[in-house]
Amino acid sequence: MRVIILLNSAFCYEKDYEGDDKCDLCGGNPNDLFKNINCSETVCKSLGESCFSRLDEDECGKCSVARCNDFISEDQCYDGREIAKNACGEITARSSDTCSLGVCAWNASRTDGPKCFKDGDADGVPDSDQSDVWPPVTGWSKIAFIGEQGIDINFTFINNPYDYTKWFYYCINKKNESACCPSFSSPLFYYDKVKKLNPITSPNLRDFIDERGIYTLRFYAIDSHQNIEQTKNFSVYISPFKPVIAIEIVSQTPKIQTSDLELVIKADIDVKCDYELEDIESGSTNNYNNTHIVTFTDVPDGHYDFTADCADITGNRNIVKITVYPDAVPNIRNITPEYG
Ligand SMILES: [Ca+2]
Ligand SMILES: [Ca+2]
Repeated sequence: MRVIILLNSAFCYEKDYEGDDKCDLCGGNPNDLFKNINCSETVCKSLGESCFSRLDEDECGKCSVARCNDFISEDQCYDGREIAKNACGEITARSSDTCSLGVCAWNASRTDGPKCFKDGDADGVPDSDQSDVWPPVTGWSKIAFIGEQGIDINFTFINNPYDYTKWFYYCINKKNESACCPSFSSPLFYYDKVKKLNPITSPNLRDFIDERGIYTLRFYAIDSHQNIEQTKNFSVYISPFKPVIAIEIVSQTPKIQTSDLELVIKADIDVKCDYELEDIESGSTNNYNNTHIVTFTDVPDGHYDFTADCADITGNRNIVKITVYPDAVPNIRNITPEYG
């Protein structure tokens, strides 16, 4: 506990008290503890971190219901840091106002005197709605892999009542490249609860996906009261191509009337495969690899289709077939004298 003494009054309070239920101990109420003194910012902060001086120091207001235009001084309004955005339209700084609203700016050149105002889109112009200081909160479906068919990523929005997400901005870049500017935009209506975005079918994003790898989506939303959300991002592995598969015969070992076969499935990326030697045997590989050795023993003479159906980790599939001719006869021929 700490004690503050102002004039002839003393008040005990918890150090760094953050509630705002004691704010009205200073200013227009019958139980005013600090009658006849100014409810300055220092006095108000003494009553709790969530109190602030308002109405020309006539009373301490509560941050829970504060708006930028309640702030009377530059320090209360932004204390050296206003809300700001970069050339991409992304919020780069939130105001360090006395109530951590984050959306305050100071207009020093008004003819009716300098004023603090809410500027949720950081364009220097007071927003049409001064009371909504909450930007949308965008969520997204957690997707780790995207294949050549693509998949919808569902973006969802949380807004306060009487508000909705009006714009969604987005872009994509490779993970090791510099961050893209979320310059593609989609308008939304008040009844839109989800924005679906498939990076493979979106013309805006597809041009940037030219190889397999990890990509980063960057995005933010703007509500109907001009509040811009700070840019969010998430990374996803994208493979826009089918795996390229080749099958080679490693060895054919003839025995009396059968052969042992060893084949290799090669891919340009790690794949899992189902395979089948026609009418003889089928099976699956256990893990993702770019090389799979498959062996068959005692395959009767004849010719067979060998088929490999392989998929990469994103589900991209390719099916390749070759015909093999295990045959013990050449071996028998070999022991026949060439010139008899
Ligand atoms: Ca504005
Ligand atoms: Ca809002």
